[in-house]
Amino acid sequence: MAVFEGNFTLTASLRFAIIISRFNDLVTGKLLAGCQDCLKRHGVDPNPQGTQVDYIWVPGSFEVPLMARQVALTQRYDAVICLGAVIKGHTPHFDYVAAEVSKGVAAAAFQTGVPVIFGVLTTDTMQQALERAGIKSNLGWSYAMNALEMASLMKQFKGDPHTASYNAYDDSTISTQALPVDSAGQLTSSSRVEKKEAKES
Ligand code: INI
Repeated sequence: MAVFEGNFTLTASLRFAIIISRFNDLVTGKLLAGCQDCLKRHGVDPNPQGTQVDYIWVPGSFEVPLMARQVALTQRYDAVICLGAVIKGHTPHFDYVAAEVSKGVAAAAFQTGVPVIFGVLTTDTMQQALERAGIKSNLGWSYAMNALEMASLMKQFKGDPHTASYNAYDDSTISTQALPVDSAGQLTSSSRVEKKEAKES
């Protein structure tokens, strides 16, 4: 058997779409900034004029899943990141929007086979949302990490599903075989070195 895991370093050829809700843009704008900072620090060019990240703004979180599905269906992206902020008010609107967006984002991923990251905050107050969008920590950063990890992981399962050697990376330094693991299923400490050396010899 084998252990597969994503990485955060082979990012040069990855492409992302980021869908951002305008509703509560005080929060979503900060999530986006965190997301872009993370992508940039991991070698992804976040420039909208570049080739790696496209940005799609939608009116509210309710509209996010439809757009996520449509964008993922193009198969142009290695992952789609959905950013929104659903903040509880004094009406049941919050519950409807929160329920639909979470179900819808999951469905978009299942229906298209593209990782769709659920970066929609659901909080009781604006204060809580802002705390998660930069005042204390910025979950936008974590959502970008999730996207990097899933994008690189999913690439390993594209191609012939009947072999263990279906890592789709073009990068020739990447292993195309399952990594050696110990009896507990953990990567052996020398796994990566062994694979790299085997590839180079
Ligand atoms: N949209 C949000 O993104 N967050 C919210 O907190 C919110 N609330 O509470 O109303 C919200 N509503 C708008 C909704 O997403 C749709 O844009 C709107 O209903 C039109 O379909």
